[in-house]
Amino acid sequence: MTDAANLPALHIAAEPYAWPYNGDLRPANTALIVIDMQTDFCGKGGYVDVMGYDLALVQAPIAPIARLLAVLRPLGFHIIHTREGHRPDLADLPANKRWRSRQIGANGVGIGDDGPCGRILIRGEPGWQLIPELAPLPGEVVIDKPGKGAFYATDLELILRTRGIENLILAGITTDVCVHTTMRDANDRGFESLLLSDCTAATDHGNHMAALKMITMQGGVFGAHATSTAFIDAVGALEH
Ligand code: C5J
Repeated sequence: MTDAANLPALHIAAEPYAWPYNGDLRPANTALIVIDMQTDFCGKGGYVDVMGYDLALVQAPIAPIARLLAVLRPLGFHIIHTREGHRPDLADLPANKRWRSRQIGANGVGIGDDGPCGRILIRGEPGWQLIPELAPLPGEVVIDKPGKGAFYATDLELILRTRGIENLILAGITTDVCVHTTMRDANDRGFESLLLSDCTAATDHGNHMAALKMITMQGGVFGAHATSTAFIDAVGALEH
């Protein structure tokens, strides 16, 4: 019998079901994925700011994610960070993605153009960096992705399979775009996902709420959602 088989089942109080479905929640088979906590998505002068959205909404998850990291790191959970961004020569930026991004930014400024934090969503630029409050520790995986989903054109799935990770805890921004796309893609690959509602946010609060509601359909069509407090309370049992 494996060590895992000897452990009692552990469930999080989540919607629409107690997560994970099989109660097999351990640091060894579970990764926290912190999605796109970059200056471009939540910092002054970044892409979201240039588009004119309310920064307070996308900054709200910063403190809850920091608290979550402080709990999960000592317990040995896998920690993975993602960054959305493109090559400086724009070789991986679809023309329609660039065109659409220029429709809302001030003065037609969009992805690849100069903004207050350097070229918007371009790898290596100040705005593309992960925010210092949630900086990765040495040894934590950082996935650079050119798309919204963290599986597309990256080695994320290979890393998860190689490490025997089955459960994904999803945090970061934005709920309705990169977090949801990643959760949907994870679901199709057989991963068991839990989105933490206070550790995610959208540029529109209604979209955040709608994204949570979508998860609860069909018995948990992509997984489940819970608060970080519910998650932290439950995994506290792992310390003993
Ligand atoms: C967006 C993201 N919203 N990280 N990216 O373009 O959600």
